[in-house]
Amino acid sequence: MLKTVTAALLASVAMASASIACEITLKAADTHPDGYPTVEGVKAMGKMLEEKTDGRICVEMFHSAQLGEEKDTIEQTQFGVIDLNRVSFGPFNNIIPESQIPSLPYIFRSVDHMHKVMDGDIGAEILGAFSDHDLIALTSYDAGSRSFYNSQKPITSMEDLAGMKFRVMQSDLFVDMVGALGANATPMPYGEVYSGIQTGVIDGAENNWPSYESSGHFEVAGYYTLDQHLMVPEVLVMSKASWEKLSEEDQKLVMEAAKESTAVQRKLWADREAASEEKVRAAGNEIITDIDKTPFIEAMAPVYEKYVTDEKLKDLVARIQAVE
Ligand code: GTR
Repeated sequence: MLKTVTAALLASVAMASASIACEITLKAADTHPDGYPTVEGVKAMGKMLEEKTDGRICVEMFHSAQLGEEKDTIEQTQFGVIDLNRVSFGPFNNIIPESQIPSLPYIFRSVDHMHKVMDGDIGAEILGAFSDHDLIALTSYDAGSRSFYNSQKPITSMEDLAGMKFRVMQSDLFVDMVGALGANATPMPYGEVYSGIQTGVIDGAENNWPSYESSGHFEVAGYYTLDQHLMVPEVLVMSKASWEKLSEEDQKLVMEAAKESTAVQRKLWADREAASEEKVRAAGNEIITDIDKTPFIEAMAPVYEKYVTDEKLKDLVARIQAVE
């Protein structure tokens, strides 16, 4: 009895001192489950921030869409209800023009090319554009490349896509991308995709290996065609309202910890990509790797024409293409 009481007392003292130590607790959102590389990246950022501030600033992670689907959490982050939010660039496309650039189909030639762009001046410029929209974009993370999966048939060419219905993220750019390939797009929240495929409301969706696997979509959509049409990175944003509550010194530390967490996330990403692929292949899914991407790339010309309109965006695209 005494032992239990003592243990309970000790536990509550420990809890109290932990919460006393954290003067500022930043609430973070992520749609993915615990253990997913983006969730772990933000947790790593939190740990580094605690160390840098002697435990004064902490990060509390709400994974698995506990705070809502991405479109809603973005609004809440703009309002300052959520402090940190790890999202894809995609759901920002309709509100921040520059976020469309890394979201363009086949804009990056390789992961290396994407890293060079996002880690350099162009990446900084794209992240900088978020500050006109009540957000501070702290850093970007890896998200591999996205390809189509469906429940109906193996897709081996663009012709096979004709008339099929795919879910896309809530972004007009992606609706037109799918349309340009001859298929139909339905924008819907990530959390509705599994049942959408299961009930036949959609034929499939498109995503990277870890999302295809961790969401369970691979269980209901057995065909995965590696056309790799998108290499849209993830972005970690902070509410401008929360940012402005911090001292300049603390802002610097938050930014530092976020940037440092990118290296951690990228390592975790590479490991998870391989593990997810292994799991999906072991489940017996049909993976189509032998696909000619040339017609897919060529079909994207009207999408670029429609979305890369003003000089600023045109210049960004040209500069990205010029990065060796
Ligand atoms: C994932 C991405 C999520 C979300 C999701 C989706 O790859 O990490 O942030 O955008 O795709 O398709 O909605």
